[in-house]
Amino acid sequence: MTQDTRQHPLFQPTRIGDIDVANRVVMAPLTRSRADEAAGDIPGSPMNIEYYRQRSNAGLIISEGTQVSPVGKGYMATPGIYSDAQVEGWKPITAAVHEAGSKIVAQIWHVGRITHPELTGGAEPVGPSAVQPKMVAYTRKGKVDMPTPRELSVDEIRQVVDEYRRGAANAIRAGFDGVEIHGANGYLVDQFLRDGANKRTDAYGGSIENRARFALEVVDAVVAEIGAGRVGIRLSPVTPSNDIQDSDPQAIFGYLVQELDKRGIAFIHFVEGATGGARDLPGFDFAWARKAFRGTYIANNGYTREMALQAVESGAADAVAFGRLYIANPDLVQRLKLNTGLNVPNPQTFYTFGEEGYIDYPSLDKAA
Ligand code: 8OZ
Repeated sequence: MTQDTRQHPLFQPTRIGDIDVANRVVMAPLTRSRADEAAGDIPGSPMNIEYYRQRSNAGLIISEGTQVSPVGKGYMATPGIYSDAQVEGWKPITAAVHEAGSKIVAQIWHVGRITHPELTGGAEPVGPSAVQPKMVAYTRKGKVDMPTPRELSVDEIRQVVDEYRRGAANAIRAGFDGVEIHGANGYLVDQFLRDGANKRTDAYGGSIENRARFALEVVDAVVAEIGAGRVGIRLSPVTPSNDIQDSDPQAIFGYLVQELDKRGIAFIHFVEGATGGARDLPGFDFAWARKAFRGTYIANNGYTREMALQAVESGAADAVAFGRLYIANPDLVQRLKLNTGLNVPNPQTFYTFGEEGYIDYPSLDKAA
C-alpha cells in the first residue's frame, strides 16, 4: 500500500502546551558558536537571523543553548539570555521565525562544571560537588583540561535558580513562545540529578528527592514566571555525555518524570540513548515515561524519516526533534514530506563562527 505521507500526522498541526504548532517536526537545540562574543555573547547578526528563518518550517524550533549567566557558559561564542543587549539581539530572530509561521522556545542553559575560566570571563566553574569532569574545554588558547568545580553553597543555588527564572522572563521579553530548560547531557541540572557528579550531603544530594530538588526548583521558578504551558525540559536519562554517570537512572528520572507530570509542563524532550550515539542503552524505560507523562513527549536521537513517521503513528511520541539533519537541511519538513534526498551535515563546520556550513546548505528549490 502506498501512503501519501504529506497527510501523515507528523505533518499535521497540534498544540504543545499553550503553543500552537504547524506540525510535529521539531528543530532540536544546536550549539553553533556564532554569537558576537566580543560584544557580550549577543545573537541576532544577519546570518543568525537567516539561519533560523531558513529552518522555520519546523512546527517548533528549540533555540541553541543560551546561558543564563556568564559562568554558565561552556563553549566559545554561545549566546546568552541574561543581558538586555542579548534580549534585544534575540528579538529579530524570534520575529523572523514567527513571520515564517513557526514557533520558537529558548533553551535556557547553565553548564555547571563543564567549562573553564577561559570561557567564563575568569570565573571559577561551579557544580553540585567538587568532582572534576574528565573533559577538555575548547578555548581561544586551545584545548585545556576542565578544572575541579567549586561546590555551590545553598545561597548560591538559590541565586542560580533565580537566574533560570530571569532567563525565562527574558526569553518571553525577547519574543520566544516559551523555554526549554536544558536538563540533559551532563550540564548543571543533570549534574545535580546524577550521583556520579552530586556527592552532596545536604538537601540537594543523597536521596532521589534531594537530587531532584534543584531541577524541580528551577522548573517551579520558571513555571511561576511564564506559566507551565510554555515550559519544557530536555532530559537524557542514560547518556554518558560530558562524563556524567548515575547508578540507577530509572529511579531518579522515574521520580522526576512523575513530578514533572504533576506540574503540568508543556513537554519533555527525551534524548533516547547516548546523545548523538547508540539508542539502545539500558537503564531507563522511555515507553514507561511516555505513559507516565501526560504532556507532549518529544523524541530525539538519531531519528530517520521512517522512524519519525512510525513513532508518531504508533503513539510512541507526540513529536520528533531532529538535530544534525536540521543543520544540513534547512527545508527539512519539505524534504521529509516529499521523501527526497537529504544533505549530509559537515562536522568540520559545526562550530566555526562563520556563514560556511551555517546558512549555505541548499534547499530543494536551490538544489534543483
Ligand atoms: C555540542 C557542542 C556544544 C554544546 C549539548 C549544548 O550537548 C550541547 C552541546 C553539544 O547539549
